[in-house]
Amino acid sequence: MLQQYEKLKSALSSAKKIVFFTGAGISAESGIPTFRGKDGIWNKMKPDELANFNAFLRNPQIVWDWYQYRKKIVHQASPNHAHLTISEFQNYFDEVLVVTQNVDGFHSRAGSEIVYELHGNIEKNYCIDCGKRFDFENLEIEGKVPKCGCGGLIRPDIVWFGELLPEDAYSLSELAAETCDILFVIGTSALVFPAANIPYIAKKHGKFLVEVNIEKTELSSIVDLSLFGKAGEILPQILQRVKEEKSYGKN
Ligand code: BV8
Ligand code: ZN
Repeated sequence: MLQQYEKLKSALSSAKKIVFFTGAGISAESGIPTFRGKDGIWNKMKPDELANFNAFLRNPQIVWDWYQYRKKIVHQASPNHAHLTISEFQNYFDEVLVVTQNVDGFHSRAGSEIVYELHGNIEKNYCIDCGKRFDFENLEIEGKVPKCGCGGLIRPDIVWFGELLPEDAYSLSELAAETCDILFVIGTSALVFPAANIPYIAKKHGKFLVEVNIEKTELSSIVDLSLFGKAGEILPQILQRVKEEKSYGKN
């Protein structure tokens, strides 16, 4: 890791704005299953049977139950060293932004102040008829799919396949990728678009790209540096060196 760090060191020493683009891999060490890994979610069930609007209309109870099951896992888990380290980066750089594909809310829970959730948040819901929001509310009604006062079904505020990403979150994420100094890509297979455009936009704008993953991905050929290993181990090592540099620079 040391010789690779040298490349990153100079980028970090002059960096003012850092963006972390994260995927399911960053929450794996919290016990949240990823999607495409060996015990990934999509190995057991088909995304088009669960993570799309027609599936919800066909089987609202099955889809609703699946998200309640995943929400329970999130509630029993907590942010790990990787999320906490990203939050601590805020003490050492002028601007630190997180662009996440995850819906677990762990970055905010870890203390990151600017988090763009491209695929929604598992704690948020809305009525499919009138759009009324039901965020952070306990909607458990003997496990039935909850209904809005208007009679409409309530669905998770999660971006399903074939659905548009939240416009503001996506455009702010594009701007972040265009204007940052370093973009860290953490724990994502970078296969799902348009979210996976973010690293390519940063690359196109000549930003320094660092990938942290346990294995090679689609992005490995375009990043400036690939650090192979667990995010919860690598990110604290990087921050440790930043602290040493900054304190060295101080005296
Ligand atoms: C849209 C919400 C259009 C559900 C999700 C063909 C080509 C290109 C695109 C398409 C295509 N066919 C269809 C499309 C579009 C489609 C898409 O991209 N499909 C892909 C699969 C080909 N995209 C869409 O449908 C998007 N919408 O395009 O709308 C449109 C246009 C006009 C008008 C209307 C609509 C919507 C996409 C959002 C889908 N929703 N999830 C839910 O979460 O329940 S996608 C799902 O994948 C998750 O959100 C997840 O965030 C996302 C990406 O997965 P990753 O986060 O990368 O997770 P993964 O398991 O894949 O990888 C984990 C990585 O971590 C691995 O690399 C692993 O090695 C690493 N790792 C593991 N442990 C660790 C680690 N790394 C470090 N440390 C560790 N400890
Ligand atoms: Zn309604």
